[in-house]
Amino acid sequence: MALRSTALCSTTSLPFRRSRAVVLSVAALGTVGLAACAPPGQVTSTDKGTLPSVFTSSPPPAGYAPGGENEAQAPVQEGSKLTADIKGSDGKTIGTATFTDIKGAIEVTIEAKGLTPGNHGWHVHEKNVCDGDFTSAGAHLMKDNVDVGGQFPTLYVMKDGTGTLTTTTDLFSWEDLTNGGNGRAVVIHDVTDTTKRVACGVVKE
Ligand SMILES: [Cu+2]
Repeated sequence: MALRSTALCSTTSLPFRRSRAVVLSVAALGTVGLAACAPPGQVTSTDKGTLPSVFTSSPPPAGYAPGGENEAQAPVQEGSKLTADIKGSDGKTIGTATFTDIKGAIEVTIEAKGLTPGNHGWHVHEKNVCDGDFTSAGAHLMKDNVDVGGQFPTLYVMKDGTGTLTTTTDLFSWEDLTNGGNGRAVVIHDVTDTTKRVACGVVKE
């Protein structure tokens, strides 16, 4: 029986049937041969690690709530984004700031155009208002009496007036930025007169 089963699934075994010694040794290996004869894509019942990892016809374990309370208890989801439509003093959009919640930090990307070439200071200001000369945005975002909104590398604007920058900070939290849903403001300053605010955008979802 063992020889027949082996022969059925191994074309190379046929020539060896002429030799009794080989036939006997093949027969002795019959069990092994059978195990190796499972068709491609199928596994034998003795294989380990083939138990299904998903819930099938059985009810889910107690406490498992897909899309329910398990997710509601999750902290701020990594990858959340906030954006600011940055406008010049004439009210026209000149760029975008995108804030992304990454693990333990915030990534900021600024893309701007139509700015004076050179290095522009820019900051997260405390108030979510961009009116007039943008003093409405208030001072830099502070935390525990530390200026946490003003510590970013400058935005270098090229001769064509465009500038991009991506940086990260862990000086303030995602909650500091969202401000209870009110947001903050991104302010870009003038190249030469750093007290002058040339562009502003409210950070929002
Ligand atoms: Cu500023």
